[in-house]
This record gives sequence, structure tokens and C-alpha cells, in this order.
Amino acid sequence: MGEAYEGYLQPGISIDPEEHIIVRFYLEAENLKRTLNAIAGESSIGTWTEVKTYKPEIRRLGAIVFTYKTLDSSCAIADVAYPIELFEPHNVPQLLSDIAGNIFGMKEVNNLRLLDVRFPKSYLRDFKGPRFGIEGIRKIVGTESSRRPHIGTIVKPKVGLGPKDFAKVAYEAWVGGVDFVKDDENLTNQKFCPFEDRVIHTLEAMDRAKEETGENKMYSPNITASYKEMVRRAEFVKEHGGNIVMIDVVTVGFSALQAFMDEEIGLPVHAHRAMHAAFTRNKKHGISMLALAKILRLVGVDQLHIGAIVGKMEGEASEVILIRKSLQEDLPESSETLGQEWHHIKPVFAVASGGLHPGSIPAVVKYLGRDIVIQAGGGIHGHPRGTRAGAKAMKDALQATMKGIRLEDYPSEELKEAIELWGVIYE
Ligand code: CAP
Ligand code: MG
Repeated sequence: MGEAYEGYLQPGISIDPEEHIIVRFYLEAENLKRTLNAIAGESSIGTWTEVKTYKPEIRRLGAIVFTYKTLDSSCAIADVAYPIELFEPHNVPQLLSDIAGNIFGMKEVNNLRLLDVRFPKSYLRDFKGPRFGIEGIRKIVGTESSRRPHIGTIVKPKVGLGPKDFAKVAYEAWVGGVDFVKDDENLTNQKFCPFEDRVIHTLEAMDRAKEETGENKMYSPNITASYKEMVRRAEFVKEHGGNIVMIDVVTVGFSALQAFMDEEIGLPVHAHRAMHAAFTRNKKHGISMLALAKILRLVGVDQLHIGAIVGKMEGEASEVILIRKSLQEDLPESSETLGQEWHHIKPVFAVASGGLHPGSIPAVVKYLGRDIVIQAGGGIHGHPRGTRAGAKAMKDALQATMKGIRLEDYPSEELKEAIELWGVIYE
């Protein structure tokens, strides 16, 4: 074998964070220094050996490992700086082919995890970010001054109901008190529930619920499909008076998602992250949810599932809290994160979902604050007296929590019944 260039490893060198995209990696390898060097090379300009086609001016595009800390003899955490010139503006697939591409499959890598990423202002400039974000969605629901969390439901069973039954369940949930109803991630346009019929019936039901309650409501149909079909479905939703759409952002892929955002259809996007855990869950390998969330904020989703801490899905409190912050705040560099200033990119409404019920609300609010959509599927439609009572219990639990009252002490029969079945979680 020929020799590879060794100069990508330059610990201690000073890096201008405004001229680079910085990536933090966790690495396990036999020879940490050699593999860090190889990772920086393979993810920028290099390959396994020196090449005769090389020209000295190309060196400026090489990534640099500018800090690394060994945790023991076989693992390290390293920060790698990628010169901004390496990246095509406004091209997330290309970004990922650089910083999250071949390197995960290199033989000499035992485990590699992309922990965090930081974008300079010059890279953010070519992205619009969320068109609605927290404020835009609060305006639709009418919570700009109360600043309370929104509550929502996923119609259950996940799939199987026909359009009329689906709309009936949605209506019951709205009248019971939720702000937001959404399709499940695997409901799109199956024969038993055609998309257009479902949207028409459910938006009619939403209008009735709005009239009867005097409250604003949202319905998020899942438009996940091939790109052109997503655009067609979103336009259909808009024409029929819809006010948001849902996309399974990981399964549709970044190219489709970016192209969809560029269409400027004028509806907020609720991002479901189905399949993310295939690469975010293993703590030693893959890509963190934090990094994925930052990229999705950049691309411009308005609501994003981040985990619920006390529900059915995996996700430690410290991690989910940091993801929420990264979606909504500018963060300085710290031991937890590379930090990020977002400039013109608006904050994202975070979504807590998965195994939640009325009794989970105190803990979710304690951990994640108020700029959060709290969703319950089973935890509403599984109420002993059905969907309307479940939604009422959810609304009462939120009101109690906002007033600082223990759920057990709140005068609500529906809430009492929910607590008897599922309990209360305060932390
Ligand atoms: C919640 C949910 C969501 C999960 C996904 C579900 O339903 O609709 O897809 O929240 O996980 O089908 O499980 P339940 P995450 O309320 O009935 O659990 O939000 O972590 O991405
Ligand atoms: Mg679901």
C-alpha cells in the first residue's frame, strides 16, 4: 500500500469558526491518530494513498482535525473543521455526503458517531429556515399571548379507519379540547383511507369544531410520498383550507424535503422523524438526533418530534432538553455542544410524543417548557370514555399544570379517570 497524506491531523491549530463547518465526532479505532487523519481526508479531499493528480492548491479544501481528546486508548472525541468552500450552498445531501458519508463504513473505524455540527453565518445565509416557526404557528392557534404549550393527537388506530370515521375521531378530539390533530406516519393514501377524501372530511369536521368551540384548530395530513406527489397533495390541502401538512422527513430524504420547502407552498410543515433511530439511537455509531435536528431547522421544518423523555420512545432527558434548546435558542459552545448562532433562521416548535397521556403533562412541561406541542394518541383514544373525554382530560391536565395545581386536585372527572388508568408523572 502507498502512504496516505498525514497532515489532516493538526491538533492545537487555530480555526476561524466563521470560515468552517465544524463537526464533533466520537471515534473508536485501533490507531486513533491514524484513523482521525483518515476520516478528515476521506470526508474532504483525500483517499487511502497519495495521488499523482493532486495539485498543491487543493490542500486548502482539506478538513482539519483541530482538537481531539482520547477517552481511553481506543476511543476519542475530535472536532474537525471543514473549509466552507468545500460545500455547495443550499445542498444538504452534499453536506451529508461530506461530513456523514463514506467515513462510517471505513474498515479501520470500529465505531463513529457524528455528535454535533456547527454552521457559520455564511452557510446559513442560503437557507430560509422555518417560514412559520413558533410565532407563525402560535398565530394560527391564537396562543401568542398565553404562550402555553399546544396539545395534539394522532388519530388511532394508526391506520385502518376510513375517511368518515377518521374525521369523526378528529372532530371528537377537537371538541374535547386539543388544538392539533395529525395523521400517523404510516397513513398516506391507502385504499381504505384515500388522501383526498380524508382531507375533505376532516377539514369539514375541523370547521364544525372551530365553530362550536370558538377556538382555532389545526389538522396536519401526512403528505409523505414521492416529491411531485407531495407537492400535489400539499396544494390540495391548501386549496381546501388546510393550515399545515406533515412529512416523514427522514424517509422522504433531504433532496425531496429541500425541494418541497423551495416550492413555497405557504403551509407550515410538521416533521415526523420515523426511521431516525436507525442511525441516531446507537450511542457509539451513527448521527445524533441533535445534529439531525439542527439540519432540519436549517432546511426549514416548523414543528419537529424530539422525544418526550417520559413516554414510550428512547431519549435521555439531557439529550432531549439540548435538542429542544438547539431548535429554539442560540447556544454558546459548552461541554455539551459546539453551539450555534442562528441569525435569521426562526425557532422550531418542538413536539413531544410517543406514549404520552394526560398524566405525563406535568413532567413534559417541567423538562421541555412551553414552546412545545404535547401529543397523545393512545393516551387520548384509550380513555375509558373515549376520544372526547380523553381530549378533555388532556386539556384539563394542561390547564392544571399551567396553574401549578396537582392533577389529582383538579376538578375534572375525565382527568381523574385518565389518572386512574395511567397515573401521573411529575418528573
Ligand atoms: C405517538 C406516535 C408517534 C411517536 C413517534 C406513535 O403515538 O404517533 O409516531 O411519537 O416517536 O405512533 O407512536 P402514541 P417520536 O401517543 O399513541 O404513543 O415522537 O419519538 O418520533
Ligand atoms: Mg405515530
